[in-house]
Amino acid sequence: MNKAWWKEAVVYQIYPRSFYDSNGDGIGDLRGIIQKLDYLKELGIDVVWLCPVYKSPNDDNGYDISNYQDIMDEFGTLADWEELLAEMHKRGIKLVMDLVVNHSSDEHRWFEESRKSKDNPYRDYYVWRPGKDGREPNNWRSFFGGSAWQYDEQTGEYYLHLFTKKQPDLNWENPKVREEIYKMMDWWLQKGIDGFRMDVVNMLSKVPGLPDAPVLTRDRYQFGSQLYINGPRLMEFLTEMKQKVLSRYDILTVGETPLVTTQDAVMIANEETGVLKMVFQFEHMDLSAETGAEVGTVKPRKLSGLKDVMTRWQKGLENRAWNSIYLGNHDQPRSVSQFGEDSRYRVESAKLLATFIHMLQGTPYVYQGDEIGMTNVAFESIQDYRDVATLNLYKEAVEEKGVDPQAALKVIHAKSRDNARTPIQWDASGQAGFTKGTPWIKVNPNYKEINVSAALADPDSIFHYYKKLIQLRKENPVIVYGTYDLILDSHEEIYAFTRTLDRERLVVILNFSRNSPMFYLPENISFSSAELLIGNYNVHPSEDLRGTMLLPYEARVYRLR
Ligand code: TEU
Ligand code: CA
Repeated sequence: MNKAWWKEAVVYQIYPRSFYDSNGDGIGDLRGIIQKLDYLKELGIDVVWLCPVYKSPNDDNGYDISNYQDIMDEFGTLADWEELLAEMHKRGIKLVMDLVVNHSSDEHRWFEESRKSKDNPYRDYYVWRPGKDGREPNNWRSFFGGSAWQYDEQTGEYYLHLFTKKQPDLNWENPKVREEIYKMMDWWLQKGIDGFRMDVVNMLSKVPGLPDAPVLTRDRYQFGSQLYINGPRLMEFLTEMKQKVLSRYDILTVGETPLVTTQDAVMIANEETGVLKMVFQFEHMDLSAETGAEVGTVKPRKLSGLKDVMTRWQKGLENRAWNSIYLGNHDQPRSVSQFGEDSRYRVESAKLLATFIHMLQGTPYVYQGDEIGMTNVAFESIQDYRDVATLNLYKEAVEEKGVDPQAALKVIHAKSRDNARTPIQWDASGQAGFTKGTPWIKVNPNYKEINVSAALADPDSIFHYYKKLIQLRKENPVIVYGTYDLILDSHEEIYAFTRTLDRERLVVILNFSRNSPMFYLPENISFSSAELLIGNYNVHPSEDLRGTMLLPYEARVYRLR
């Protein structure tokens, strides 16, 4: 397997709106990030993935871009951004920018032109179609509810928007669109950035003719994912992007690719011929999360299901492509609330999850706030929610489908994207030290207990545990490059695996339960000594790997010799 800096790196994801507000307007900003860089340096991460900071009317918090080559007013100026990049590089931290080019904002100049007339030179920058029998051109459903088509009076046609109606899809069939985007990407790369995270990048190519999606529910609009995910020209577009832009830079590229399979990943992120360095897969998130648009019930999750998915990805990509490893991001509930336990065993389970993502093969992505164990929030009123997806789905459920508001709110508590978007809890002062003003979204009321300042002061904190894991990863190539092998396949409480590189071998033992199961290292794994590299309890009932009782949410990593 080839060595590469982006395989050895740990990435930290910043959602700027909620990171740190430097000027009291209640919105996180670039100068706020600059002020907190020493904190990130202390944590030890290598790369920051910065969610969109471009000019945007913020219908979807920056994922609706009205100018790709300028900074959103609330976040600062291009000069602030230049300073941020310089300050990061000064500290040895790389910067990966978000690239959102499946769609733009309807307030982008291209779209404003495009909607003017059918013969406008920008008309073909977007996907316009006449209606069919007085209705939308097809039955596709938008990810955020309702039809994926919006009627536009000026020219009497509909435009496609897979997300909100303020996010019209760009027409990748048009070579001029592709050229504009490559030029823009090059402009940022020339400024010295270190890579791109590419938003819904497997949705760029739509099936010609845009046929109806198969009807699977009684809803008027249907998910047409097979008609635009991994579309017929996707690899051609990405190969062109690689030839024209990406191949000229030593950068980290990660595709956000909902519904991606290991086969797709082996093609897109292939060691030898791949177009991107890695992709985000969603199978493990879909085990419990409703990542589709439906406000539905919260599905139960079995540990063996998680093992199946992760093991399939670990083995499926082995020596062929590279994994990205994450348990949370700005679109998901908090990882400790979803995969761990955010009440009694919050600290233990957060450390267990940290051990998990750092010990798998692949590049770990830490979502802001996870390093202090931030949790989901349960606002009492829909009025306190800000996420457009949450608000649309609530409206659809309650107003159109007659779902009981309290029931809808319960699902939102478990699944809303706003769970991950409450402000970072910096200290125990008012508004969690995030802002001197009124935050754009309420802080989680648990900030007095859970905050950065408390975490830094406590040597046993989740923060210091992350720091140690990141350090271990730098010191032990086996953690980065070692082969993954699952042990105890069907155990429903313990997730255990080995990592092997030449003569080095680690065994990772994770008790994903509040019980105290016995762990028995299988006899076929021989060793003469076992050294504990890291663990989330200070004392262990016994360290005899041939029979040791694990404590609730206990995590241990041993080096076997
Ligand atoms: O998310 C893409 C995506 O597929 C989401 O619909 C995801 O399934 C959902 O948020 C899970 O709840 C990306 C961005 O990460 C997201 O923030 C944007 O809203 C979306 O694209 C549109 O740009
Ligand atoms: Ca601000």
